[in-house]
Amino acid sequence: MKKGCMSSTMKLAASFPLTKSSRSLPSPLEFSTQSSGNNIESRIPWRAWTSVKNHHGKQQEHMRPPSGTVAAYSAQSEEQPQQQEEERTADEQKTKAREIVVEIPVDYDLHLLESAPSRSSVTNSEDLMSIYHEMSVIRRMEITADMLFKSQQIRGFCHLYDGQEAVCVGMEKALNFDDSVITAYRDHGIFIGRGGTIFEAFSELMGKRTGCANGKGGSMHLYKRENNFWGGWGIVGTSPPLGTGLAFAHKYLKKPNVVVAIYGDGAANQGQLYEAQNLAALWELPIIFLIENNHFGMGTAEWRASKKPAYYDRISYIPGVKADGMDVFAIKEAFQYCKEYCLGGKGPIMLEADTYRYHGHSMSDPGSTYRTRNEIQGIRRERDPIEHVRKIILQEEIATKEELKDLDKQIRREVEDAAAKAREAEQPRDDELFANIYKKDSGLIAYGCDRKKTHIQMP
Ligand SMILES: Cc1ncc(C[n+]2csc(CCOP(=O)(O)OP(=O)(O)O)c2C)c(N)n1
Ligand SMILES: [Mg+2]
Repeated sequence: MKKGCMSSTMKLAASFPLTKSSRSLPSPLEFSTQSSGNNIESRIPWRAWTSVKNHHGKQQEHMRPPSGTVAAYSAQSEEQPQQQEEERTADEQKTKAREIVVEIPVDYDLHLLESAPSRSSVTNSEDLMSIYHEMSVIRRMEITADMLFKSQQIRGFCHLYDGQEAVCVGMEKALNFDDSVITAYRDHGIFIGRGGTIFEAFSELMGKRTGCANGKGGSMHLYKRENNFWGGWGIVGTSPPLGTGLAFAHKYLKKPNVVVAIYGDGAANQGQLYEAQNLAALWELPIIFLIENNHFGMGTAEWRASKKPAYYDRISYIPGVKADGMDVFAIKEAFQYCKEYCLGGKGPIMLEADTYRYHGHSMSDPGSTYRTRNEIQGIRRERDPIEHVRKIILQEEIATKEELKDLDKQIRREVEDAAAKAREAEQPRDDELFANIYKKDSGLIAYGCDRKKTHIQMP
């Protein structure tokens, strides 16, 4: 499922003319003031979502894949007789070969740039199904994590990512694992995109030894060093300075790769960003500052916290792009563009993804006191990132509604099985608790809350 970092779409991107902000996205505020769904319909530009065309019009007769194609995406496909297997492979190859060009309905906003990312994206039927699968896994994971938290099987902090799936999945379509990624605490989707497994994620969330940080980090500190995922960080605004350090290392080591430092609209007002971005620009470091603008920092709407709630054009000397963060193809194209920009030795670039979180800020926030149900439902109905891909799959006749339903059921089982397995996994052993935390042989003694009886000598 992984990815060549540059494709023919780069050429499309380079040839696309400068288009400054021809259309703006409706803000969550607009939804909250709507009284009926019908009104929303007429005001939303995303009706054009389904405007996709096949690259090879004459091959339309191959558009319906024979049954079994969807099963090919199953992580646990059953053994089949040889003849069926051969037919399936032949069918898959036909399907793989079918290229599809997806239009990107919402225009990009640009800052200090003379060209824009492409408004169309080249994909194929296999890629579309894998995108649908990955986004649906993340969505189901978050729904399951919500239930596990409420039944106290996950404790501590837990910030869910549902609604924002197009950002991490689209980003990974343009990166490879030699590129580095660092983010804040809303990291579940980013971890899966970086090749983490559902089992490793749930294990970490439930504090188990089999977790990606051996159960000692929890939800906010998912990590996958071997795929250059430098973590989940709990302190707001830390990922840009740390990412700038990573980008310095990339440049110093002459690596042909970029760093993506992810932060939110709330974090965007932190002072340390300006220090990091100044150095990144001064030293022309290959870093993409990705702002996941979900329009809220905890319970505070961006317009209450930001004098100007636009982030891609905040720095007068760093170019920037704003893309529809609910459209996986817009994000993929924007990332390909930004990666090429950085690797051209021009230094950093900002990328703002206009997205939305469905859950509250964290599990202690019901998420409905500072925004209306109407707003959330409006975004779900009109901009849902998975529904967008689903529509393309149906329109292109890559799978039927029934096949997608079966796939959804299979994803649900996949996620629930991983959660059940993680629930059964063992906790970190006592002698592992302080490993990688304090220096060995420090002689430190840690006391429990009774201050005397319960204590442990640090290793
Ligand atoms: C330095 C610091 N200040 C305050 C907090 C408390 N805090 C946690 S999340 C958050 C809001 C951040 O919002 P945003 O950057 O938009 O990210 P989102 O949660 O929307 O993904 C705040 C203020 C913190 N963790 N660190
Ligand atoms: Mg936010």
